[in-house]
Amino acid sequence: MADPYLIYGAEPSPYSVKVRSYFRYKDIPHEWVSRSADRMEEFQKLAKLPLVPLVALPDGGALQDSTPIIEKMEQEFSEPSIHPDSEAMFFISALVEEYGDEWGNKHMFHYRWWYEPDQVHTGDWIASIMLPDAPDEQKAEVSKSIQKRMKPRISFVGSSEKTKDTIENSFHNLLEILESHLSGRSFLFGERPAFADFGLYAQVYEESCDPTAGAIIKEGYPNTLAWATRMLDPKAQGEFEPWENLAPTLMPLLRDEIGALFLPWSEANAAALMAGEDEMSVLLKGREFSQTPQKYHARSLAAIKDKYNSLNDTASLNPILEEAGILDHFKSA
Ligand SMILES: N[C@@H](CCC(=O)N[C@@H](CS)C(=O)NCC(=O)O)C(=O)O
Repeated sequence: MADPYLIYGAEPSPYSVKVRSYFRYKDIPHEWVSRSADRMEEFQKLAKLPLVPLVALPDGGALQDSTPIIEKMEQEFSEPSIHPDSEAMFFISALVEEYGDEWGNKHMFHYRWWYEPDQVHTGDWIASIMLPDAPDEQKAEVSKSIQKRMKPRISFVGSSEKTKDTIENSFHNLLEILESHLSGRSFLFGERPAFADFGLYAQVYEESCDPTAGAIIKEGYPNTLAWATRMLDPKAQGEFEPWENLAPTLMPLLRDEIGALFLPWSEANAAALMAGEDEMSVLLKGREFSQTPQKYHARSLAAIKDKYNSLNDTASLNPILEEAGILDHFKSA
């Protein structure tokens, strides 16, 4: 039997659990290699970037970056497909995956490293994964140094006194949308997981593990929590639904989160990089949102626009994007 794939990752890493869920869904033989200190040397031999997840391939190669990893594996392991049949739903699912990765991560990272109970919880969690057998004092030391390293990195997601309310209101808005959309269905696009589910659930799952965001989810959003738990090891339970069924509760995600926050932010980020500015700033729902521009997001925005441009027929998609107020982001691309 061929060697299994190795997934180097960590439970507190949203992008790692995203890829692990995908391998589980596709039933691809794999070994989960938790990011413990004793496995770091082999990780570093394979890694181009100091980031997890990393998938070590049976042929000795390695892949990093969760979205391209899943897209590559989908070519080799095409059944059950994570893409709805219609091009319109394929694109909307890919857009929601992008939203989860690039905007949903702001919620997760902000709540995790803004509040003290979460800083301690996550520092302890990562320390116990890195040094499972170390004495408690050593783990406590490592936890402190992780917290010290990670807290200032909230600026990478633009989390600050000025943007805190925009990020937290968006988190609550997302939960309200998911809670009603997932009442009566198992996944975002019906009774089987789509690309979108893997990208978005991973952030919500991590939030459900953390003290502050977890309490919010557990106290008020049972459908959303059940979905995030289901996505840890997803199983197809039926078919994808047509847009007509999904629209009433999914359009608010496209309009009020992706249209009103994520895409204007991502465009402003790309524009600031193009102009060589060291700060991007944009009005989101009437509040200023500013941060240091990030190259990765500009590449990611270009990738989703390329996906739109590679579609054969946008006749059924464009009216949906128009209703969400986001067609211009793609038509002009
Ligand atoms: N775009 C990458 C992001 C990967 C990423 O940011 N991974 C985090 C964990 S979620 C990481 O390894 N951070 C480095 C660190 O914590 O030192 C992906 O989707 O895989």
